[in-house]
Amino acid sequence: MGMGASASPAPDTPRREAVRGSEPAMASTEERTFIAIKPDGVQRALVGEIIKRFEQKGFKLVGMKLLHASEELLRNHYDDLKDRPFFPGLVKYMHSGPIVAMVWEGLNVVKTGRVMLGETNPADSKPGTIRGDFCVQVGRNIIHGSDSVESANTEINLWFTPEELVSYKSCVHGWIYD
Ligand code: IDP
Ligand code: MG
Repeated sequence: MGMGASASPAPDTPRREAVRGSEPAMASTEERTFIAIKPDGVQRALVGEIIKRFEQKGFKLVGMKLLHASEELLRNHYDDLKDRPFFPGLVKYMHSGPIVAMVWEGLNVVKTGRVMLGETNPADSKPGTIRGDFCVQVGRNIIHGSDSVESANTEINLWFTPEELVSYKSCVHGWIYD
């Protein structure tokens, strides 16, 4: 649909959005994902660039903090990988410096976020993706993104308290969603 002068809705037209939890099968503009800029991404001063990509895409930032994550938190976060040979090195890497932990919200943000990240191995990641543009090796792949809505919810609860997440109305909502 074009944005004709008379046909276009006011950008702040109120919309009925799905109540979280009540309509799990319906695509919601309130889907959330957990994104973390890993210690190498922070040290390499890629925080602004990465936030910029999510902002410019049209996703909404609803939680953010800089923290030096404990090994306990990191072991918990990567619990599904605990039997892999690279696990100790992974925890050490993630514990080596501050991380920027974020929650981003939007339609299909989990899936689209993963597309924006690129593949786990930067060598398989296309130019234009974050890993494709800014890193070389799987052990230093600068960013984490939840791989499903279910793991997003688990990770958000692990990294953030409910009070640290902010619900607010975006003034551009009507210019991003029809
Ligand atoms: P993902 O981050 O793309 O979801 P996962 O398979 O969940 O990929 O692995 C989690 C993280 O573990 C990766 O992002 C990467 O930092 C690290 N990792 C995965 N495979 C290897 C490996 O073969 N060697 C070293 N580190 C790895
Ligand atoms: Mg993963």
